Amino acid sequence: MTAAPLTGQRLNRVTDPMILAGQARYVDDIALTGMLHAAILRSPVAHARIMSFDAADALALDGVVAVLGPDDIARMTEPQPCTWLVPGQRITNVPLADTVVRHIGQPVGIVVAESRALAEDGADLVLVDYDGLPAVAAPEAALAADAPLLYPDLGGNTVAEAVFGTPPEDLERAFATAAHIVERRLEVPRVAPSPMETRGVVADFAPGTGELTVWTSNQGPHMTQQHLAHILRLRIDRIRVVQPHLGGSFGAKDHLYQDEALACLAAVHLRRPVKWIEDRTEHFTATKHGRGGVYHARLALDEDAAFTALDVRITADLGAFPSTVGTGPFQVTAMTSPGPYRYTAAGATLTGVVTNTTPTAAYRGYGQNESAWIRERLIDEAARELGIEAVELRRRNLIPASDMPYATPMHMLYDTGDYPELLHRAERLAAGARRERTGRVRRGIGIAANTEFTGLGPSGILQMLLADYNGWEQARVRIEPDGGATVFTGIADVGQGITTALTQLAADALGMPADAIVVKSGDTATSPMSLLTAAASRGLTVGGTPVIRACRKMRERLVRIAAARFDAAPGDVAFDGVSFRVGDASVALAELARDTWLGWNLPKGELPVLEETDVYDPANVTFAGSVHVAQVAVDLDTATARVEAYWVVHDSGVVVNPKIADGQIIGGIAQGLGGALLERITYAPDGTPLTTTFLDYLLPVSEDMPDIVIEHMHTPSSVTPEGMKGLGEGGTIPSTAAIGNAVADAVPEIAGHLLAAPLAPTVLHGLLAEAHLA
Ligand code: SMO
Repeated sequence: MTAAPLTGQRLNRVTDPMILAGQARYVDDIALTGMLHAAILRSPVAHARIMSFDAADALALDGVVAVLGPDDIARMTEPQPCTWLVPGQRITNVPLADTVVRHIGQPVGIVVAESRALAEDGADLVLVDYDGLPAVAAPEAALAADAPLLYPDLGGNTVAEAVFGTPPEDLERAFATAAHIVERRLEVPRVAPSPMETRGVVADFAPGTGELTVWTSNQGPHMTQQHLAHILRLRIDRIRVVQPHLGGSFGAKDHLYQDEALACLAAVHLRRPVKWIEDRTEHFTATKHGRGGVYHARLALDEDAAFTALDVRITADLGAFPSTVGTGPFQVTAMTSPGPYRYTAAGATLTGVVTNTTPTAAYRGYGQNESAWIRERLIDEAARELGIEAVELRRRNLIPASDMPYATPMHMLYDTGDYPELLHRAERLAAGARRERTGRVRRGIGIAANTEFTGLGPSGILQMLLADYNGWEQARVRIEPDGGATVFTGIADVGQGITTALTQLAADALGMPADAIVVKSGDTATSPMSLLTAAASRGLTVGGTPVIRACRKMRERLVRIAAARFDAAPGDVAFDGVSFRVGDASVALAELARDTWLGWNLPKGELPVLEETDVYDPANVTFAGSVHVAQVAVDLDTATARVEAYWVVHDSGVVVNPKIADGQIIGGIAQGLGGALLERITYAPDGTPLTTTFLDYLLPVSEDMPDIVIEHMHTPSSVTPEGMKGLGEGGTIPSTAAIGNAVADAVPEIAGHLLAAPLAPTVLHGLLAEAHLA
């Protein structure tokens, strides 16, 4: 008897008991004998030349062991390469510490001491003489003719430019013949990724072997290993990077940071273990921000309100220097801007600008939250101008299922999906949504439709994007001598629950119970190489497929070995997850595994090593779809917007674990809600960050969250062999736009001004007052 398949079942996450009992081991739980503690010296000014660096007083403090300043660091390290470029990008690597600082919080040195407190006291005693330079903190200001230059040699603050989709001349022609054009300036601000666990490193150098072991809260151990090897001038095989349990990442921990490399440098230099843990205030200025763009977007429509053209001009705020992924997220904004609709032409331009602020980089959605905000707010503006219901305008323009596969003007190929059906079901699901435009509490309904780029690969696409990441994934399965199965994957568990989903896939492919299987990842010494790992909603599709295939090969092999033992054909062998049986004869998996590892009773041609490997490089990305509907109440007296109800119809093809899928969608909506109503990193014009604690940066809390009703549709992907599509980012991406549209729907008097997220009380209050509604 074989158990029912686990794929499709709502299993609890295998990591939850450990997390709930406080037994998960995070990087800060690691303590090594003789371990020292580091504090990072950070620039207190937004733009300055470092004239001198004097650590004498710090070194005189009892307990301070070492201080490394800009000159030491420059001498001992190589700059970190950017790994996602555009052609002609004008900065392609970044030094660990420089003689010019370009944002508040930029590392200038490291103090190592017997305790963190002493390291911080030592940092206070380091005398750094900064010669201030004029600063600029916003991308449009940085493009002004008289703007201060961050890199005077470049002659401007633009460091990257790119054009996407329909060629500009053809695009202009499409707009020239349009019946209606709706044009707006939109903004999506920077946000602080804010995982529950901040970043951190424990680095341990063994002088005997010359091996550096690094435990770090990071999404990509292999990328970290390769970058550390380059920066510290070590061989890759001398570095082992281990990922402890992670308390969230959201993309922010997808690469090595300068401060983390400094802690490793100190460990190598001192030949003693060094720990550095980011504090929450550091997180606001040292961890790369998400998003941060200004957009000029135009939508052209014909007489029947059919979309004909879309044009998005992106001004990307890169911060003080391009992060490792540089303009990557903004490129994805451009490429995904058309969404689930038809146009004859769609184009985008991207201008990547440096400013005296924290660099921006990957954050859940990787540019797609922004494209959804731009497109879906613009569509609602078009509906308002043309006097058409927003839902009707969408219905007229969605790509019909009969057009799949569908190539967009941005050269993306949508594999499968039924967007009109998603909209239809969302309308049915949200039939109880309420709109009220009288009284002091208004109610509005907002819709956003989306198709999400998931399952990044193949490797060829990354090569075309000038992104140094493998698009493939590898899995290895080993049947242990006691009959258990260990699955090794390159996909890191960053708290999203991938370990559980991969366990389900492995269990079904092996025909074994879930509790006989352990999934391991996050250690360069044992995990398959992966540079992208759990990014771009690809863990399950790109990472899961080779798990299935390696496990199927393993099962076939075990059946062959068992068959030989009974002189039977493989087709006559039954496996119930514990024993192989032919007629009345049986052998336990544990016995078969033990004998095989010993090399006993092996049929000719079978190897004694019970390991199978599979490598999968997908043929293309796969597109998940969704329609989100929000009901928002706007209180005109308090100028606050509150999400009262929320409905989602989501299509990620074959769903392996609906409980985890729902968790991803709900958590994503919480982030999207924060982006719509609360979260915004702000700077004074001189580059001083104004949001450096959770007092002035508002994250949504549980009482901000409505109940969320989720309906799943299952249109299998034609790209992935199992029909799965990704869903790690799909909750976040359209939710900001759906909530923004609901606010606009509640207060149409100010709708045309609700184009810059978040629609926080301060923003609403000003607009309501101007409209004499306050
Ligand atoms: S923002 Mo991500 O780690 O694709």
